[in-house]
Amino acid sequence: NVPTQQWAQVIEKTGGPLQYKQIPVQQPGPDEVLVNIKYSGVCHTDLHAVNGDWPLPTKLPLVGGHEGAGVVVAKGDLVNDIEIGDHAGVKWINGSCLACDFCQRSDEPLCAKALLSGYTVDGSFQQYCIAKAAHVARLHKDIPLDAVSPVLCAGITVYKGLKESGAKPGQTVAIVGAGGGLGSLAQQYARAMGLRTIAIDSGDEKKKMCLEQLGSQAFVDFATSKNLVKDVQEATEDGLGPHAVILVAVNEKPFQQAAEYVRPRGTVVCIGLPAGAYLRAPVFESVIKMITIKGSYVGNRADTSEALDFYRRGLIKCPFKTVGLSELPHVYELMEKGQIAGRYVVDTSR
Ligand code: 8ID
Ligand code: ZN
Ligand code: ZN
Repeated sequence: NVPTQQWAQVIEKTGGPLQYKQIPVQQPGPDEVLVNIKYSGVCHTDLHAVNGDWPLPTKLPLVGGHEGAGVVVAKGDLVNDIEIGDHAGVKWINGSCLACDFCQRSDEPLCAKALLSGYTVDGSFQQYCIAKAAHVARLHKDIPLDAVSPVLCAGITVYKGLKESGAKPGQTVAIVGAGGGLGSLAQQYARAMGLRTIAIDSGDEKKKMCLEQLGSQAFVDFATSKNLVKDVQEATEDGLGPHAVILVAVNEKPFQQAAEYVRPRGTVVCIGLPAGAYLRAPVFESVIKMITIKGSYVGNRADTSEALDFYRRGLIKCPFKTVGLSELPHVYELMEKGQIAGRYVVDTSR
């Protein structure tokens, strides 16, 4: 009962336009599953892929999307640990070699042969998507597929980033880009991990969401603050600055500011990937404050299971809006303007 044709959002060339059209359903290879995607979150990475922002080319034509939640409808002969009918998630790391030095040490995102959903292989903005069985996220059937979809990239990534920050329960983390998809989940994961959060973003809608829904203790508006460094430091209990900074903004400036307000001994974790951006930090202050600056890239399979378990326990509530897959271009327009509070999720049935 798997159809031969399906609806998808396709780009033929970098820069678009998106075409909502019917394309063939592919058959899974021996180590792959075919997932009937019900919902997919829309990550800013998908927009970077359309725009060709990064020094890594995409496949073309391309079906984007890497926060796909659905049901396994077919599997290859070598797949014996996931069954037809099981719920599964297609995440950014679609597959990896499982044999290289990085894969052996469970740093699968660092695998040189990693396949990237919606980037180097077709992703979840279609009704039937292929992924390597070893990497597909296992979703318990009691988890709603729409609400969980943003966890499959945004959730895993910020959970991993928070772990990489080394912040301990009771300490304070600044979330830069707090009103977006990764930022809103970062506040929820941080809270579940016993951390205090300071939200940095812009506008009343995002402010209200961060303070009233997501549990941040302070909100600093980057567009209206006269002295952002001072405002962020003053938002911490003792005025010395946050123990860690999670950078999920799509803008170079905050990447060049964080080292100034992070607490001595603090850690700046870079996650957002603004086009052509560079990191910058004052050498003098970085040295005498003993600051750590690092990158963090999605998560491995264990991070995936852990992030999903936090969700399943009811600890993570991410604000999201659902629209049809056919409306994806509109979601990108809003995203481009920074007008999305939380995440958009697309329903592949319409
Ligand atoms: O593994 C990774 N490292 C990874 C995984 C997933 C996503 C990295 N990403 C990257 C995406 O490619 C993107 O570059 O993280 C970034 C954020 O993705 P997103 O959360 O999906 O984007 P969004 O929903 O558009 O949110 C971005 C927020 O940043 C705010 C915007 O207002 C928006 O709410 N922002 C901007 I633009 N400039 C800001 C500034 N100067 C800012 N917030 C604070 N200060
Ligand atoms: Zn993503
Ligand atoms: Zn590998």
